[in-house]
Amino acid sequence: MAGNRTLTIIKPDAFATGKAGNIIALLEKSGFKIIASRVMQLTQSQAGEFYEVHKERPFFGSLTKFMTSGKCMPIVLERDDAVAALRKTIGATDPAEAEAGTVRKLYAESKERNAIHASDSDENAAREARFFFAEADTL
Ligand code: FUP
Repeated sequence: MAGNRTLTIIKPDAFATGKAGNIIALLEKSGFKIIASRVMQLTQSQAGEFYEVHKERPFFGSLTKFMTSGKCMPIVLERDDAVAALRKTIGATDPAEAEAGTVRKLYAESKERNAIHASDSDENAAREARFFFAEADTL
């Protein structure tokens, strides 16, 4: 991936409450194209691997429990300057601090149950896309 792709996950809170359609509509309105998508429930081991960077943090156990609590929807997205553009579209980690009109301001419940994930670098976008889509590099 050369800077024009990123990985998002519609998290279990938003997916279970029927917000996936509205979130995808907002992403498309923000210029993103869907390259790949699936619906799945993460295992504890997958959630632990995905959030490995946070494994020493106090919220790790709770975060991985939440992320395995129901179905989620990983999506590979394409747009110019994809990583930065998606971070701006989703808003701050804590919805209380997110700007008006962002996905998290509109749809997140709390800092943990915050509706959506977005890769934070091109390197992680590529790694995370491969995590969910074995064929990511050929899409
Ligand atoms: P973000 O990149 O905005 O998703 O935020 P981080 O990478 O800092 O954190 C990853 C996830 O950990 C967040 F989406 C939610 C969760 N988290 C908490 O539950 N509590 C915290 O204090 C920080 C993060």
